Amino acid sequence: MIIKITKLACMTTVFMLVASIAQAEEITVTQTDKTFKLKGAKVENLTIKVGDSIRFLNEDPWSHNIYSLSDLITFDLGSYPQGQSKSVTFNKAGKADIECAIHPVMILHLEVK
Ligand SMILES: [Cu+2]
Repeated sequence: MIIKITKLACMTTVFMLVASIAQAEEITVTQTDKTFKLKGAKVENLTIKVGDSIRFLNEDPWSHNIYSLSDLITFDLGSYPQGQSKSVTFNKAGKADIECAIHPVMILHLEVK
């Protein structure tokens, strides 16, 4: 009986783990009019879950170079033109400022929970 319960608990844990991985989302943040936008609206503060990815899609007729030098994550996506996108996965909780190397006005305050 105890063994059965332990096995069930173990299977439940595995199931929950798989479910949480499956729930990781890919959020598309566009670079539009030299601003970060989410579903067409300007976004300056964004909260996502650990394991989520952000797909940075350039909708402007000029290049953007998205990067972050935060303690949480350091990346540099390089310069890419209109229509192209690059994704970053966030595997740790914390805060990160995401910026554009070409347009210093662009900043996204990200929180990963
Ligand atoms: Cu830019």
